[in-house]
Amino acid sequence: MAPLLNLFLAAAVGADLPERLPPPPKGFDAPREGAARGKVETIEYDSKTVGEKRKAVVYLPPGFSKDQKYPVLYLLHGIGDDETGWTQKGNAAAVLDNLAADKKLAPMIVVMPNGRAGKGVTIRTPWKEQFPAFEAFEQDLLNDLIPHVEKAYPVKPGRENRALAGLSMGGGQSLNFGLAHPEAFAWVGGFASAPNTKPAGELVKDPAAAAKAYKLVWVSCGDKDGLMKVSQQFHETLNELKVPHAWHVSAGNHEWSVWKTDLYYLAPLLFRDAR
Ligand code: FER
Repeated sequence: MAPLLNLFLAAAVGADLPERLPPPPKGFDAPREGAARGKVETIEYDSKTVGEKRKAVVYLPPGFSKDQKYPVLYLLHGIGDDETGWTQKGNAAAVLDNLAADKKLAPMIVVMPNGRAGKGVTIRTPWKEQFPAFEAFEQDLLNDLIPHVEKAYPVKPGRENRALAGLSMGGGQSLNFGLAHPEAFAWVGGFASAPNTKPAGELVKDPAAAAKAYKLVWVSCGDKDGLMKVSQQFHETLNELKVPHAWHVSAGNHEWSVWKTDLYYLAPLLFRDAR
């Protein structure tokens, strides 16, 4: 693609971030003394899709009040994790608390579900049997989890107040479900997306409509990640389709340091004017 068009697309995304993300400041993912803390709780919801109760971890921002309404980021894990991954390995609460303390964040609720929507399917199930469950999560998310969250918490309605992002299998889920459902999400992000990612050309049926609909489409990967080709290809196809998007590479393999970096840079863009 012509450098000038790349530049234009980058500008349209509105984020001042360089393509290559620098490492976040030291301590960005550690609880900071004096910073107000959000609250992390585990919820259960009835999944008609799966036919059982399912868990999700929910982060409520510092100063959370039932008298306010919040946008929601649905944040998905990879095949090596479950609903606890982002808080336990990704230090998501500390990353978000620190960004909030620095006034870089729109107050938001972050919902971290279990992305395997299959009866009895767990992190220990053979991969081949997990794949259909990761795919089936589309229906659980749209028909069970989101309605539950919007009843249980004070949530701002509508697509512009809903973001979907995730890593690896969850990155593929986010791009697949997010771009197939512009009516549900205006903010979509895939980190180190796995081969479950559908081709961008298949997901984006109407590129002109997609270019208008999404506030942000974020595609990123670690420079040493064996799955880089998936993100690179997705990015190139979005360029060909002229769908504005953020494209970022940071230093690292298929690992949490990269995905924490992605969260650190993506979260401040959400529920603002970024596009
Ligand atoms: C694959 C390699 C990796 C694949 C999925 C993954 C669907 C997922 C990795 C992760 O979630 O960390 O071939 O096929």
